[in-house]
Amino acid sequence: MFDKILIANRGEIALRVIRACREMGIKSVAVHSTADADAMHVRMADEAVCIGPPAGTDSYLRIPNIIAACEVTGAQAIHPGYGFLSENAAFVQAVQDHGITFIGPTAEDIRTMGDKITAKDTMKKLGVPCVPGSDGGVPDYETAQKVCEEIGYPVIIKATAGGGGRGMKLAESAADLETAFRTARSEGKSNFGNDEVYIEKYLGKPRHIEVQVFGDGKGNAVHLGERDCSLQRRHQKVFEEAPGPSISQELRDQIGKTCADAVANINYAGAGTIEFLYEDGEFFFIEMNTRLQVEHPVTESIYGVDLVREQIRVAAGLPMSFTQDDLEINGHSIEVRINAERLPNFAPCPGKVTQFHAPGGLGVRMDSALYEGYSIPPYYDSLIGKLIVHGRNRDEALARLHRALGELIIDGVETTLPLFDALLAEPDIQSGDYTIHWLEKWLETNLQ
Ligand code: MV4
Repeated sequence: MFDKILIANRGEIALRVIRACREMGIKSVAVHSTADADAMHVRMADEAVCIGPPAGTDSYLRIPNIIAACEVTGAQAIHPGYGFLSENAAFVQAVQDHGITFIGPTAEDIRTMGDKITAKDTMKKLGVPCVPGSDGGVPDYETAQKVCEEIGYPVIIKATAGGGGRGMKLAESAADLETAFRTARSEGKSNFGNDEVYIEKYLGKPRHIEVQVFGDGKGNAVHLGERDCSLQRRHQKVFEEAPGPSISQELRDQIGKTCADAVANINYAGAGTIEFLYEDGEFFFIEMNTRLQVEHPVTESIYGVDLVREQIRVAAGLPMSFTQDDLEINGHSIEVRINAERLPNFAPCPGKVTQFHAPGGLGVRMDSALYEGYSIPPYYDSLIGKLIVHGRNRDEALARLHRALGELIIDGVETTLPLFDALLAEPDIQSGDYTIHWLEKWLETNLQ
């Protein structure tokens, strides 16, 4: 096992990894920008190294600085957290070239899944159900017309280098196709330096269901069920839950096995998320994320496992500490993301936190790097905390979320907290009846 791990990240996810390290008897190294000298991850780690000025591009994204921090501290492995360099194949390669272990999948798997056409092609061949659409890339408008005649309208044109909602164009009918196709291509070119696009049948009222998978890198893999992350605003998740309110145990076993078998087949190492659109009882693969996700705690809560611990074990060449048969769902978990943003426009609202009190009690977990007197810097993502609750069933989790929200105090900055009690009062949220469009519609009528 490693004796020292460097965490190439900041905020709550850096704390999350430091905590796992400490429980495993592994020393932790924080890296930080000059703007983060007073950040909680710097205080909580065993050691800290400054890696550059405030901008992410000059610090948390600077590959040579992170590798240098590893070399001066003697850290043997790097945990990337989420965001920043977590899905950067060139980073993984550079880390390995320096004899350091990357805690995550191979550069090759990251590259395969980062290109959405290759990802879809790979998953299709592995037996994962995909959205009907073009067979790979669509080189020109004439081909696009043929594809769309076959699959029928509406269609969505996606940049292969996009993902997470970036670089997509909807065509409701043949009349929209030429503009949508050419715009998707040119946006792909200008935003990602890649004009390759593919086409899918547009699904009108799906849920976003994602399956947590975990592989040991040696051909063994398990699934840890699904999360429903349909409640999003501008492709940012706001409220996530596990298990999905619309998924039966039979369906979970079936899609879960398909996903676990697929990643076992490619000798996938570590945590991964296979994203689906779920409509009328059917799953359609859209993307795979090759990292630990923000919302991983809802899965941890219902399965009682520490996913970061497992990531570290597998990276060190050890087996996972459980098999599929050991994994059983216990109750229900919900996470809400708390951002330093001013409603109704969600404008970032950095500044000094004058009061902070985290909720507690049975079934409550608060992952946050806040402390009283901390100044939230303006340079990074506005996520400042995640409140995760667990109950014996969904109703208990909802009641517990309401109770915990009542205890949580964050003063000095505006946050998205006022959203959540309002959401909890909605019958559709109480019953779990929502699609990917529910939240944006609700915000239109309830906030503006
Ligand atoms: C789609 C879709 C409908 N049909 N693909 C958005 C983010 C990216 N991960 C894929 N996305 C979508 N792909 C087909 N064929 C609708 C979306 C979509 C969406 C997906 C998940 C969660 C929220 C969303 C909000 C708008 C659109």
